[in-house]
Amino acid sequence: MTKEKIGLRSTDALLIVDLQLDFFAGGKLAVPRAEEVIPVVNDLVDEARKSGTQIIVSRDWHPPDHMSFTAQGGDWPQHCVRGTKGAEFHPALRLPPGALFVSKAKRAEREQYSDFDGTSLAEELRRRAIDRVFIVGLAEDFCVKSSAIDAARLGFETHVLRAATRPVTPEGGEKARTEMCAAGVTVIEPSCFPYDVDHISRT
Ligand code: VGL
Ligand code: ZN
Repeated sequence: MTKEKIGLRSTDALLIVDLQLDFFAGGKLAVPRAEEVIPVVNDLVDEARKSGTQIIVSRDWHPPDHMSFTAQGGDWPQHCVRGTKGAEFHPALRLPPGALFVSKAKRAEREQYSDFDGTSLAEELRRRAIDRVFIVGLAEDFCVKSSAIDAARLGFETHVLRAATRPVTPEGGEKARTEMCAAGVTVIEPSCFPYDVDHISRT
């Protein structure tokens, strides 16, 4: 019996979430061990380019008075303010030509953790006949989680690659994986394609 393998194809999208300087060491909202995802994501970008997979790159793009900042009564230090150094993509991330960019949480009065919330991403994917989404980036327990749950809810077959994401807290990561699995998202361990379906973790 041959084992089913999952490999990237041209009707897939690789969604790279918020690899911006503020989420790395020295940034305003540093996610522990965030730097470890960069080489993994770069390899996935190479693989996606070979397979004709659409690459989507999102960024948190806040106004200086965003409601999520402590000065406005929110939970977070000021981070990813549009046009600032901290909002720039990590310089080691290989941004491919042909990538589609998504900016989110741009309005002061609204939080938008999901790349699908208030953006045209779902339409862009449908227009390209994309039916599977592979999600990587930061942070696993916030924007990755929300984007993955929305993608699944919108009808995309959705996979999150654990090797290419990191949570703000370990407990948050664990809870996020439980919530994602409950929403029908597949959380996978391997960091490269193709992989056997039995590598899928059922946390
Ligand atoms: C994020 C916290 C605040 C994220 C964005 O990209 O996961 N987390 N804003
Ligand atoms: Zn934010």
